[in-house]
Amino acid sequence: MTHGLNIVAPETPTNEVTELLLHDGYVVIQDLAVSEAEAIREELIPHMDATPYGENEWLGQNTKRCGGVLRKSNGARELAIHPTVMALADHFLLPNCARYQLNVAGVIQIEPGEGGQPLHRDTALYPFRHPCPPILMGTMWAIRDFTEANGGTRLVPGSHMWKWDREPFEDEVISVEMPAGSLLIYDGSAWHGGGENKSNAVRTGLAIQYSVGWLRQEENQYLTNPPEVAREYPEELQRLIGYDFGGPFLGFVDGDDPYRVLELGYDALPRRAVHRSRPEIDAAARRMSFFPLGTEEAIPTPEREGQRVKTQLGGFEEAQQALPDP
Ligand SMILES: O=C(O)CCC(=O)C(=O)O
Ligand SMILES: [Fe+2]
Repeated sequence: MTHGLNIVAPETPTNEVTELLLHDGYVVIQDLAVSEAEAIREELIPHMDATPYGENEWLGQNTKRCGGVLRKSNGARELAIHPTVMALADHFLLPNCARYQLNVAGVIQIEPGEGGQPLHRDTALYPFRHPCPPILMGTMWAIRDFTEANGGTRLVPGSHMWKWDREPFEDEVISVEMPAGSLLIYDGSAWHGGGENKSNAVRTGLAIQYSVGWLRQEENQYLTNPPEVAREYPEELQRLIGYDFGGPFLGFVDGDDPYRVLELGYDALPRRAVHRSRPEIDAAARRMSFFPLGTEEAIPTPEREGQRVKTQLGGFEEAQQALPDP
């Protein structure tokens, strides 16, 4: 199978875009948010001025990385919950989790003279071998034009399906070129990295990643966006950054729904019985597909009679048994 340059129009149906993402590990939606990109460019000026350059090859010595961007930019808050991105995440991540979450949000500005970032997998933060199922969806909004010359993201189509130790050859790498306002979406397990900037132009990208809700977030969203700050955000974003369950039982506060704590404040939280999940979170968990994280062969269940010990074969295990055989 070949992997063509996947550039689609904003109105392309979500299932078609998802197909490209699943098959090739990336897709570009051209001109999805052109005026928003322009507004963000303005909003970011003081923040980028205050952001230091990186200090190693990975971070780039002519590259600025500005974190906590949801606090800093109203436009970034809007793009983080862009309906097209949310629809794609529904298709891409929800099969593997009850809830997905925002994992990290920052601006990456590659300036002239930058040498290019080593290619990597964003999923390398977590102890999975590859190919692993979709757990991390990367997005990169072009805030300024991305070109091959100015450091447009380099990416290896199809590499999300490679064995974990297969490294790419130079002729397998593409440079993502897209005008400001366009969006690159990629499977976080595909080889990729920031490009070399051989031009006189600055390359500015807004990088927002989403992950399955049962992983630790890369950027600490609760400390970056504490309740007094997050209260000003749209509810969808509040939930997406983690003021919600990450799945049944994941993320409760005093046995209660984390969103209520954001709404009411910890001290005002009425002490209720057990609200460690919500029905729709439980239902979403039952829809999840299951993939083996372990590599051990299990010891077979013996065929025998006898008194069974009472156990809690519930939650995931029960749901797993309820799934039809593939
Ligand atoms: O700047 C880019 O184009 C990609 C950056 C990246 O992949 C990263 O920092 O994880
Ligand atoms: Fe990356």
